[in-house]
Amino acid sequence: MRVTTDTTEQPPVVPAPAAGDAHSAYATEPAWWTSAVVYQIYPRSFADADGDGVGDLRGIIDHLDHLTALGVDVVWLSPIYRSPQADNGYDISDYQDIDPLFGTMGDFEELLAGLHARGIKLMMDLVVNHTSDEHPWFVESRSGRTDPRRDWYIWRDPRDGREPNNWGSFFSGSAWQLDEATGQYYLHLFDVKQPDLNWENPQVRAAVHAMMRWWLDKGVDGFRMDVINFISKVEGLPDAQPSEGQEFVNAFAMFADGPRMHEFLAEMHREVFAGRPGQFLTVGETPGVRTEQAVLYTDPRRAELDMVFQFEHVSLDQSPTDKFTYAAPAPAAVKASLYRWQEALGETGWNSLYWDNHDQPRAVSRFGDDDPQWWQASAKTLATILHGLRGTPYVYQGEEIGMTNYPFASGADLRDVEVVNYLAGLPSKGVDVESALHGIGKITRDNARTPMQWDDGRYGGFSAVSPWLPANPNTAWLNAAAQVGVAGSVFEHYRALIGLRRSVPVLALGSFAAIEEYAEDAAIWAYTRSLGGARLLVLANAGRDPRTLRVGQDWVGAGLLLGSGVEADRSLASETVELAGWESRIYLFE
Ligand code: TEU
Repeated sequence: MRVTTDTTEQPPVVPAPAAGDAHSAYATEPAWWTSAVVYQIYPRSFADADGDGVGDLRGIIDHLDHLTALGVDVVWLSPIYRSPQADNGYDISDYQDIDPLFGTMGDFEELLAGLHARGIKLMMDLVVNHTSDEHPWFVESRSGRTDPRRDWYIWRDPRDGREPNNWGSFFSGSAWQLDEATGQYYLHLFDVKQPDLNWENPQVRAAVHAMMRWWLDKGVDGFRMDVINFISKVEGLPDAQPSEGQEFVNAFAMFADGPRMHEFLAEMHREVFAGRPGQFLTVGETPGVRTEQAVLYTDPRRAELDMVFQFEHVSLDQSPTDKFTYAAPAPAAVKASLYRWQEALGETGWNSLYWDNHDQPRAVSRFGDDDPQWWQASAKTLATILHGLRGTPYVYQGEEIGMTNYPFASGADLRDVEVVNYLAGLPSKGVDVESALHGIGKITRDNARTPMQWDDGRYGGFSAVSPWLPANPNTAWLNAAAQVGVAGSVFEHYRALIGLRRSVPVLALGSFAAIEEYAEDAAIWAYTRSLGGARLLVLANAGRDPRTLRVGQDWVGAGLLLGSGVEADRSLASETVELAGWESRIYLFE
């Protein structure tokens, strides 16, 4: 068997400590999060305890046993702060309060204590590229050109009576909004109700650091940082390269991974985490990030972030100029991308591993096969593929039971600000909604946001009343109650994989190597992990046709650690392995 570039076996350690840095206790052993699995909760869609059709903190408290059964180490909670909910809480009007929609600060404290009592850490969502336009900071800032907080946001004069530059918003149209009263435009990379903070202003940075310390003092264990690589914009905010036929353009080059990013992150680490006792986790959401930058962000010696979410493997099925135009990815492109990230961050840095989150369509519909005959096998095999890799796996609510995309039949079914704004812009482009619905249905974030499917009851056990977004009709057979404790289920496969990450060091820390024979094969994922004398072999058939794989003499005798099928032999008797459609296995040789 030949392998491609091998990577080092050195696991990341926590940063070289500054004098008095409490992290020094861990400086000689792998960071705790190298063997952790994170579970993401999108509170609005997890469980509704107060019967208003929207999920809440009490609903999470009521389902802590589900998390314990799954065995996760950390919960990442999507925003629960006070918010007008223009972008489901990613538009924050008070960073230090809980939105009444979700409950009270008392509920939050009870949730935190409940998680800690189960040995689960809590990671908050930190949304500081922008605030809500209803945040008092912005209300003051827009009150007049000489207001002391004017410079907390990004205000510019009109250019030739129009927007200051050609940047487009992620949520359609220009990234600039005119404020009639003061005659200037403010920048909003996302919705008009999400003005961008001006990170060039040291007072803004100090206010964010103080807020982060306040949450750490409360006992939270870290932050997932929303679009954190957008906080440093290119000086002068120049026009971006225009793309054909577009009035407002994707201006990534002008604000992603900008000039002061590393400085801002190192400062944040110093001001918030350095010297603080405890075990924390920081993960930066970094759309468009390339491997070279990701290595810098996550090099422990630089003390910036522990890991980042990269977007390459979840962008391959979208047209670069129009997110909602579905473009089938080239065969094996997703695999090639993830392998490349494994190799690039093999020596320095650390990967976060995900198929799903609240912004992505459901993995089993997107990367697997949601035909009822293949749904279960493909959901399990996608899990094997991801959880076999080197990095920290993230499980998004519902992924652990194989939840699928929603069958959106009309524009009226859609709720998300991104897609609603997009639909509103279609007529001016001469496109009708029905013809665009195919692509939209595959990509829209609403797929991820339908209610968690707890049981086969009305509304999937999510709520006693009609939920804010309808439950998927397949909740009748696809639900947690039908899977927890049921041998062979998707849930039990996730539980097994999560347990192995903690108990099998080579799974957490082993170096990655792709098996070259199958690198170009569209259906086959075949790679190894090694640590000292221990070796893992991960084999997955991402297709319906059965396959016979040659793995080489040196794997004969390896023991089956976990299989997705039912009939796999306990050990490898020959150098060939027969995999059924969508079957996967992990073998261990020690
Ligand atoms: O998302 C940032 C982001 O760039 C995309 O993933 C986004 O979902 C969109 O699809 C771009 O087309 C983060 C949050 O995860 C998302 O929920 C927020 O809406 C957004 O930032 C703004 O805070």
